[in-house]
Amino acid sequence: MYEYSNLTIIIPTLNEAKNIKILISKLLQSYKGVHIIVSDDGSKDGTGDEVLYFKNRADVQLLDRSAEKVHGLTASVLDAALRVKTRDIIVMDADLQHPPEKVAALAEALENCNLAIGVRKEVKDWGIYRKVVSKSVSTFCNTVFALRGKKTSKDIMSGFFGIRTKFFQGIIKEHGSSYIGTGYKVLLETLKFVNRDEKVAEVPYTGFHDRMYGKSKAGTKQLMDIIRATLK
Ligand SMILES: Nc1nc2c(ncn2[C@@H]2O[C@H](COP(=O)(O)OP(=O)(O)OP(=O)(O)O)[C@@H](O)[C@H]2O)c(=O)[nH]1
Ligand SMILES: [Mg+2]
Repeated sequence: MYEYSNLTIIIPTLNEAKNIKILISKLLQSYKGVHIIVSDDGSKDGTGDEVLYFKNRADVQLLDRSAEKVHGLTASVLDAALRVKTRDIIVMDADLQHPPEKVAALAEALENCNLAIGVRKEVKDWGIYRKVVSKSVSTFCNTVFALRGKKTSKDIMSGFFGIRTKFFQGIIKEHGSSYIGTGYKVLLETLKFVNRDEKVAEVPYTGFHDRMYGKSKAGTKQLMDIIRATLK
């Protein structure tokens, strides 16, 4: 049995007031002993207040990044990761697209390796355009990585992954300045620094669907950042 006091779940947020309390409650209920850091980039919809509902608990921390110079999903995750004290980290979105039930499988995979990637098996709600764009960009990124002798993944754009804290902090300390802080794909950028021989677990999951509440931040700028990060 995995010991959840070894785990910190990092949740980057921007305007997720409708989702964040539901997610935190589910995680605390399912994984006794787990730690949570919500890395918020100055949400204007009261996300921070929703997190402060848990303020009497030492295991739920709000990292308020509103005063930081660089805002972005990537910068928020790296910032939080450097503060983690537990052995393992899982990064997941706030919008309930990453099934909280799958945290268990990712955490258990970390018993035997430094990195475990949540791999989406199907994305039901996406239209044909988003499916084609996503597939093409993933193929492009994996091809570039393979040609450069780097680690590839069946879901290189995944935002749901587990990583050993020491391993991640080592990469961030050495290469943190080369990440695109305003970017979006922390895993993809991290894979650039993972040795090809490194054992990486891929944990398949179904049930990835469109967000129920709140707005998507995915757009053309994020797409360009992915291409830039891949070629860099
Ligand atoms: N801290 C921080 N979090 C962000 C930022 N942009 C997005 N996020 C969070 O990162 C996670 C992923 O963002 P989404 O907008 O859901 O991106 P996506 O999943 O690719 O897009 P959808 O499929 O449409 O939901 C969510 O928890 C967001 O709240 C940001 O600039 N800063
Ligand atoms: Mg999302």
